[in-house]
Amino acid sequence: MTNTTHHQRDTIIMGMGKTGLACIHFLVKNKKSVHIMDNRPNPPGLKTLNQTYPDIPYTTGYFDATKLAEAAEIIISPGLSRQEPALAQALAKGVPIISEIELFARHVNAPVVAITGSNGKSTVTTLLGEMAKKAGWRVQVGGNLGTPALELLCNPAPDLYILELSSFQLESTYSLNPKSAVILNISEDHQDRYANLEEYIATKERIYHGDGKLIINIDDPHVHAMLLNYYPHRQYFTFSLSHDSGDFRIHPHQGELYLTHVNPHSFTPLLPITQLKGSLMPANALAALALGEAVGLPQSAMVEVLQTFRGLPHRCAWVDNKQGIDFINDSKATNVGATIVAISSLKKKIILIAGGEGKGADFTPLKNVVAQHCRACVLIGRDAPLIADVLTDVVPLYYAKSMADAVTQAATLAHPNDAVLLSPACASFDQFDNYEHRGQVFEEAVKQVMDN
Ligand code: UMA
Ligand code: ADP
Repeated sequence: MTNTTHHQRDTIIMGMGKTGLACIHFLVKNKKSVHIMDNRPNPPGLKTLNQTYPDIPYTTGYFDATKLAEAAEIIISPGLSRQEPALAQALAKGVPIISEIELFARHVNAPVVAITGSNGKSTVTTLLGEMAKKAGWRVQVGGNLGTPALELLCNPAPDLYILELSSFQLESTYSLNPKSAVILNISEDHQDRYANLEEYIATKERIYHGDGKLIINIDDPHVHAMLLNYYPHRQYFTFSLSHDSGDFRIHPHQGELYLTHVNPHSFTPLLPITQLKGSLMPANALAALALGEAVGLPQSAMVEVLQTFRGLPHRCAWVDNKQGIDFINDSKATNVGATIVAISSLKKKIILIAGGEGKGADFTPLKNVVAQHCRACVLIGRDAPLIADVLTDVVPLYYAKSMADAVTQAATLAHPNDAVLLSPACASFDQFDNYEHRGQVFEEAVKQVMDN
């Protein structure tokens, strides 16, 4: 594109997925000169781009490093690393590289709650959204959960934005100032993107920038340690599954364990944990209560939602019981930390189905928990041999060539009262479109198994 009077340098968007399309939409509305690139030959957003914005220039199949170095600003998809070789020249020239969340932060017109962590983000984001709706607030919920944050921006402003943020989205975000933010927990993830665990943790910690209220999981040593960085100049709430500490904690009351809010003036038992439904974990309930309190949601509405919210599909979701065996779909367990929590929370002997794309993870932490709770493991996917390296001599291992095969083998290995648990500790992309697809294929296989 040329402009005969002034040459306006382009804003370049890298990535033609959901994020890229949301950026185009926002920037075109704001009359910016844009160019969009994706190094995939046929990126998912190409058809929509051609239909809706036929005049927007684009490049597919490669990244044009020279053009990137001439950009006014680059907006990078969360799926792409800042180490991308085509960005080297642009970085050397000091071209600003920002995330879609940074663009959102510059234009946001209402308070934001921001939620990150290795596990539980989607659950807590959705739960808090339901709580805000129950309280009658106008709320926009999205981010890594699925709807790009920029698409949520609306006029008139809502009462609250609730964003799930991944470490990828936090990487190039500088001016987000959430009214309240939480890092739910930290366990190893995305080690194919980060140099080490410290770099991953430092990226997550960016969510605490600004001056909003911090929500701190004091049971998690990495998150608890961060408190020292902010104390005493920031306000915070803590939460814990223990009885004796945390502003939000689990505490005995009238012979039962309650989700409890403790402050210097009062001690408020909110709900017996036995009333939590489905697969909702108490830690996620406490985190949502703390975030809600920080932004002024009434406790009555929050408790009402906790009495009915059952957790999300594909997260430790019960599928069926056949011949006394429970089948449980935890396809969203895409890292080792999530699988460990799933295995230890089941209180049954387990046949574990695990494997997929390991993202450079160290599977060693699975060893103890598998030894304690699993009868056998059925391994699937590309990195099955890496998991086998760690679990050889721990439990009997079997290999499956498909999910149906894995479910059949697991059902044969299970005893009555056992559980067959799909909790892969890996991403799904080697065999499936995404974790939902993997979970659906598992549930289909469960329907077929043991029927004759
Ligand atoms: N890609 C390329 N070349 C490109 C651009 C992308 O090869 O030029 C590949 C990368 O491998 C990348 C993948 O395509 O991982 C997806 O990138 P995209 O730009 O098409 O992604 P979007 O559709 O915009 O989806 C992104 C988030 N995806 C990632 O962070 C990988 C979605 O999170 C998010 O819901 C969406 O924005 C809206 O905010 C998904 C996810 O897997 C659910 N997140 C990771 C996770 O939860 O573990 C972080
Ligand atoms: P995320 O959005 O962070 O991936 P989800 O709510 O989708 O989190 O849950 C993903 C996986 O993590 C599921 O397997 C679920 O069982 C497990 N999980 C959920 N909450 C927690 C938690 N607080 N601690 C550990 N694992 C959790």
